[in-house]
Amino acid sequence: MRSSRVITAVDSHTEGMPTRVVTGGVGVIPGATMNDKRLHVIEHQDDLRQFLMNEPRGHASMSGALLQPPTREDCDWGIVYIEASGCLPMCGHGTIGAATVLVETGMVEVTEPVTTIRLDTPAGLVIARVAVSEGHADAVTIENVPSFVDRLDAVIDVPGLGEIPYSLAFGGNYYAMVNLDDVGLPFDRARQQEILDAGLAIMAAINEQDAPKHPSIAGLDHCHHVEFIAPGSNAQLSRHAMAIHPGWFDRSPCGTGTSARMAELWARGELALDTDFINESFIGSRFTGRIIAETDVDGMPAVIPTITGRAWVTGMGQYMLDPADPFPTGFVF
Ligand code: PYC
Repeated sequence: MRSSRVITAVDSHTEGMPTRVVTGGVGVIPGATMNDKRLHVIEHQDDLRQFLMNEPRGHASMSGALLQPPTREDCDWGIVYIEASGCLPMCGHGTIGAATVLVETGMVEVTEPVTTIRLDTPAGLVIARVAVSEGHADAVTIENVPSFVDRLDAVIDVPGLGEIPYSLAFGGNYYAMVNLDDVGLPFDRARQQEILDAGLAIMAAINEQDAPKHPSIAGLDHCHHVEFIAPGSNAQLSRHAMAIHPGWFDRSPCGTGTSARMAELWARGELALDTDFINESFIGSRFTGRIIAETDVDGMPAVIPTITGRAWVTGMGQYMLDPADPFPTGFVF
């Protein structure tokens, strides 16, 4: 067997969404901060992301986490998130998957009933509290980065769809929140291509006409996620289809999207502190969110969200590259 590249990883899924947690073979990515490392991967190591996320080793909705030594003294591990579509500043399901793998592989000191892992992410400090019993990671609660509303009840002119009402909030990534009724589509996976097309058209229109820009995270100046809210959703239980650039749906309830949604509901006065908010994905899996504190980001009112979800290890692998392989970075189908 010949190989010019060997990457070791533990694969997991968080409420249906994969996270390939990369434990070896990458080395220390250059960069003084985790966001610098993310930007370095985007500019200089995109072949690594493609190798691990594209077909045939991954697929169109593949997601992963590169474990790194932290750049901050107050953290245990650093993470650079990778996906089929790029490198996110923060990923909730990926953090729950990575924390589960760190516990179940013994890559952190495990204490029961709760193991606390402080994570250095490109978006900032994220604290994972893992509920552990008999060595098993039963559930993970992440304390996310400050989340805030960028605009409430805005309207965007979308070619082919017309004027679409939406709100935009940050929960680690920017999320446009749109009622499915407003694009005339049902909450039905049989109609997923139409929902996806509408989501891609809405994010393109927002990015062309009024792109968001994060005040402190370099390179975060776009909206690549549209959270289509299903009819009947409210501040206790919300169901959604999360359309993601360039063309896939989150299978999990989306941790950063849940954070953005809670920031929106809080800004409307519909969600109080320390109150459970259930967010359900397009496949019916659930995260439980809570707002645990109020804060501000660059003068904007913001909240600190927590998200609780579960992840399961699905395999361990060594991903290899035969020097004769005609697709060294895989392919997108
Ligand atoms: O869980 O934050 C999340 C996420 C982002 C994209 C896919 N999942």
